[in-house]
Amino acid sequence: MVTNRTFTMLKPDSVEQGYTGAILEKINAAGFRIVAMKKTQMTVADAEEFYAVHNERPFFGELVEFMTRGPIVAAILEKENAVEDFRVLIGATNPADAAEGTIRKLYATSMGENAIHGSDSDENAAIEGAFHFSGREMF
Ligand code: 3AN
Repeated sequence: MVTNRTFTMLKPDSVEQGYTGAILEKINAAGFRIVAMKKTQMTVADAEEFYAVHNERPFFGELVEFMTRGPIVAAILEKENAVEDFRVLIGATNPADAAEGTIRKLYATSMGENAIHGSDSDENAAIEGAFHFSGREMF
């Protein structure tokens, strides 16, 4: 299905290492328009809710701890076929498997600290975008 919006977070590892500008430049260069964007820090309750689908997984505690240890940059992005094209731009979950030139290949260090989030479906893009932004923050 062709979708036109996705949701992303530059994760704490990216922000703390100063990769925010470089990653946003790659996102722009790939043809995505920034509809909404903010730097924020998730609380433990936020991260537990955002990643609730993973709460039975062995890495859940580690994931919540990582995602709350520092600021993130959250954004809603627009482009034709946004969800699928953005997953290609960021690369595989494990940076060791990520294709050359992808954001995770360039900036991620491990499966847990993998630099960036990208929604995996149109439905999740809408849910995740609404988690971080209200309608009047989207332009
Ligand atoms: P993706 O972010 O590529 O959609 P998911 O949805 O499978 O990957 O996982 C969500 C997040 O959970 C990942 N971005 C990663 O930070 C973390 N994660 C996934 N698998 C592992 C793992 N085996 N060990 C540690 N963290 C993991």
